[in-house]
Amino acid sequence: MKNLKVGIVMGSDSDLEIMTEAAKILEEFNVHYEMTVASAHRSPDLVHKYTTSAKSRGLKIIIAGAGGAAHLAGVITSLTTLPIIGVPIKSKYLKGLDSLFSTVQMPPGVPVATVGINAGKNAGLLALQILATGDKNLEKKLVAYKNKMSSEVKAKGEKLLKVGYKKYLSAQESLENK
Ligand code: RP5
Repeated sequence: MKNLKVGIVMGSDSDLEIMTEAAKILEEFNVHYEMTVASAHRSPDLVHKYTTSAKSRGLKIIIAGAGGAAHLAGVITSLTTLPIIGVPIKSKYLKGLDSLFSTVQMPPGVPVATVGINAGKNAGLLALQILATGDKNLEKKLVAYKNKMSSEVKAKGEKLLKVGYKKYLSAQESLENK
């Protein structure tokens, strides 16, 4: 059986594209996860069952994404002492502001670590950083990841200094048109 560490839950399969970004970064670091749909409003019994059995499946962290009146991460947090990361999903009418506020504005005593709107990748990375506090090997990989990001930014800056913005932009455009 897999050594499960992270649960990824979403309110609807319409959230899947964004939540997949969390799954992809966990895969990059070889951290096992499970992924499912459970809705705080449409299937509250399922959310209860999923959360109260999470520790027995080995989960250390749950990432919960929902849009609109996004109560999933908060409800999950109310049922467990595991750290919960909330992903506000961009919504149809209010562009995700409703999701952001309903995920982040939790009452004292029930904290949800909320990432940005549609920030599935950052949710995955935050889960990895939390897990790395007790895993030296994972910590090393995260340091390498950050070093790589930093080198990429430096290379971009050096290139811009060297060639100027016109050549830089036309190189970007020709890459995009390939
Ligand atoms: C929320 O309502 C879900 O998380 C989703 O973001 C939104 C819309 O759900 P569907 O109508 O697409 O199932 O509960």
